Amino acid sequence: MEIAERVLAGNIRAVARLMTELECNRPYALKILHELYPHTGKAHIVGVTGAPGVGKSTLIDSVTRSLRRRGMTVGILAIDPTSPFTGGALLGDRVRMEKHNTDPGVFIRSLATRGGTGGLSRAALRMAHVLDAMGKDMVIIETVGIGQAEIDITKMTDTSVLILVPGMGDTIQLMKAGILEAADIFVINKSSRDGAETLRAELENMPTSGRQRPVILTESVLNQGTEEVVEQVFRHKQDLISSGELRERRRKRAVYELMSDVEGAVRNAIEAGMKGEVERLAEDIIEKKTDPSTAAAEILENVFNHIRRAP
Ligand SMILES: Nc1nc2c(ncn2[C@@H]2O[C@H](COP(=O)(O)OP(=O)(O)O)[C@@H](O)[C@H]2O)c(=O)[nH]1
Ligand SMILES: [Mg+2]
Repeated sequence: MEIAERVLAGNIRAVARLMTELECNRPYALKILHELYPHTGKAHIVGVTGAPGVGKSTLIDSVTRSLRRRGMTVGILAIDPTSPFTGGALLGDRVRMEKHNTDPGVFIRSLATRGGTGGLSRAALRMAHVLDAMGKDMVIIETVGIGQAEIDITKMTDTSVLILVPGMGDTIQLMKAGILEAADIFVINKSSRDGAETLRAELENMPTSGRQRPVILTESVLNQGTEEVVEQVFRHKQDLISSGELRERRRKRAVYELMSDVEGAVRNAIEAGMKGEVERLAEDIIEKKTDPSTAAAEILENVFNHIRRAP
């Protein structure tokens, strides 16, 4: 059977292989994605963001169990730029999420940092499409909410959940960084700690241009508050559909994916065969034989020819 067909049939080994090839940016894998794409758009993509240790993995684990009880299938993508595959946090994630490993209704994949900032968000979205195509009802992307790449990805999901814990937060700082703004649902985890109510009041009184965003108190290790998180995600999804915003969000996502693929293709073409030319033009610029904009136009001309010739 063709790889695309096997992915569509939910074959886990085929999906795992495809994801590895996508991570390495193989043209072959992109062709398969092309075949899968018409079968995407059914999954609801949820981003879960928060500083290291706030309980993202624990909450996702609990939410996943709730979704499974409701008969839904789940795909999980864990992005953690602070720890590569061998790192502590991810190892912890693996052990914790191993409970789902024998469940064919759950697919878990960790992504390590590879390439520049944009690369990771782009790779995660491609993998989300694969999980969508294989039939997962919900795709959850776990990401540390610190770098620009992570803020980018929360803007790229259908629903964005931000986890905070009491007593850690300088909410003003988060507001300035645009992190609070991107969230659709706030979760205060470890809420038995002092300061949970103060934090709740702060979040609830925050000025907002759009809809009032729910604030949910959880104690994820005890599965407390999980059902409410799930309910609020469903509710947000319904709001997005009835207001037409789901389509608008997905349109913005399409623009982002399109632009980063264009940029990626240009960068690849330059790296594949034009490094010498770049060096030569740099010399010419220094010697005033040309200027940067003129040299850039020359490179672009060659990139264009290169891409046109590519198979
Ligand atoms: N007391 C308490 N501990 C929690 C809660 N949720 C998570 N933890 C613990 O906090 C630590 C970090 O959790 P983890 O889910 O790995 O955080 P992540 O880095 O955000 O994914 C682990 O030791 C969890 O057991 C909670 O609601 N209450
Ligand atoms: Mg984690």
